Amino acid sequence: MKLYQSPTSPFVRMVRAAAEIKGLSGRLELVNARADQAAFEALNPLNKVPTLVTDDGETLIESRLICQYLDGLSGGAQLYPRDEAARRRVLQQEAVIHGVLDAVVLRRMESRKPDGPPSKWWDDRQKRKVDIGLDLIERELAAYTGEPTIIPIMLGCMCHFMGRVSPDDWRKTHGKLARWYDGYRAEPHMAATEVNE
Ligand SMILES: N[C@@H](CCC(=O)N[C@@H](CS)C(=O)NCC(=O)O)C(=O)O
Repeated sequence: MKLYQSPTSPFVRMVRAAAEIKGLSGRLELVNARADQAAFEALNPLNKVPTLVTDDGETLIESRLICQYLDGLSGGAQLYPRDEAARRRVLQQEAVIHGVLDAVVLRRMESRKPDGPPSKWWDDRQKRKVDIGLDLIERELAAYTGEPTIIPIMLGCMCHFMGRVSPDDWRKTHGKLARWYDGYRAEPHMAATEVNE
């Protein structure tokens, strides 16, 4: 399988960490998506990483879909529960984590845009999503981290990325989450996928 990626993307890391847990990392060939932009856009016109091309030649876009695909590909730990209600809870938590991360990524892109100063209106709007999302996660931290599903993996990737790029010190405002992350960071699938460029 070919995983089109950029090394520091938190969404790519989710896929790589999930592959580690599922014992599939040796089957992932990492391809730098930005090395040949035209070829990558032909594969994924949305131009986003991660993008996976399976051994059957199917192209999968979006980290959540790819993680679900990998989960079904091998046995062992079940990252997405089979039970309907439990699965729905995981997908809901996943949506919150991705909502926070999307807002973190959008703030970063806005702060680096080449054609003018960043919009305060836009930044405030995204920051509010980050703050509200982190409050929600921290309130329900035991539910987010209690089971070895895809959720702790995604949460760990989110925390690490925020530590690298967020203009705010999320550790000061969300100490409970930070303490959980400090322990989780050393898990083998997290340590094996951490990139600090
Ligand atoms: N919801 C997507 C988000 C992927 C995403 O935003 N990837 C970023 C890198 S962190 C990207 O490729 N951005 C390039 C662009 O938007 O042009 C997922 O979970 O895969």
